Amino acid sequence: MSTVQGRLRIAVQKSGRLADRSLDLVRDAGLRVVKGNNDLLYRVENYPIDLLRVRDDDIPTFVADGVCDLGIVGENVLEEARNGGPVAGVIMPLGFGRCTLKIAVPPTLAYDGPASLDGLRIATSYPRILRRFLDERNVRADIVTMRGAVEVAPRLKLASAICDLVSTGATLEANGLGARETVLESQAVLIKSPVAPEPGLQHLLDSIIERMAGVVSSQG
Ligand code: PRT
Ligand code: ZN
Repeated sequence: MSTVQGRLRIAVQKSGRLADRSLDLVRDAGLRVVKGNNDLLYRVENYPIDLLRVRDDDIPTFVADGVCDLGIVGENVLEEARNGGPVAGVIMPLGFGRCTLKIAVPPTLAYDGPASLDGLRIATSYPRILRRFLDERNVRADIVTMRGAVEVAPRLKLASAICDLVSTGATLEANGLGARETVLESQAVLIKSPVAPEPGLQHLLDSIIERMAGVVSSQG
């Protein structure tokens, strides 16, 4: 009896800061990626593998649920997606997409440690990570969730402080904000589903991970 061979799926960011480097890693691992007839799915022509190209926010769930076997996503997005359900395991850090989630305040706010945030409102795109950080320090603050433009919140009087990703620091500086606390150090990571692939694909999955590890360590 013949069975139809399935395909592995790797979730990558479709466009944005991680998109090019993610595709580079896949290619450097020896996968020949060709565009499919739709934008969502790229095919690998030399192996039974597809790349699912999605928003980065969707990647942790797709991998946790077994919709994809592997994924490439920022630790910040992975952490924020934790909700007590099944989780994608981190296989390895990838050395790109580095940034730091920081709490920053305007110079008018007297800051003397996290307790200074008590009773204030903080704008962020990472409410769960921020809530954990504040809870661990017994700080009670209101969190206002913004999808973007977090750095303008203090100027618009939407919040007294922000918690946002920083790489060069130019955005904070341009908005007259100063970083005060590091909440999370982040970089892109390779994640793997807790759901095993069909048995015939396990060996391929292992070998893809091994090759990616080789590529990453050669860049180290
Ligand atoms: O459309 P999609 O949802 O997939 O993309 P996105 O807009 O949510 O994410 P994207 O492409 O902006 O970022 C993807 C990932 O890159 C993030 O989740 C981080 O893991 C990583 N990364 C690395 C960054 C930065 N550096 C970064 N600097 N993500 C965002 N920023 C933003 C930050 O939010 C702030 O607005 O850049 C600004 C600060 O940069 P500096 O250089 O001025 O400090
Ligand atoms: Zn996103």
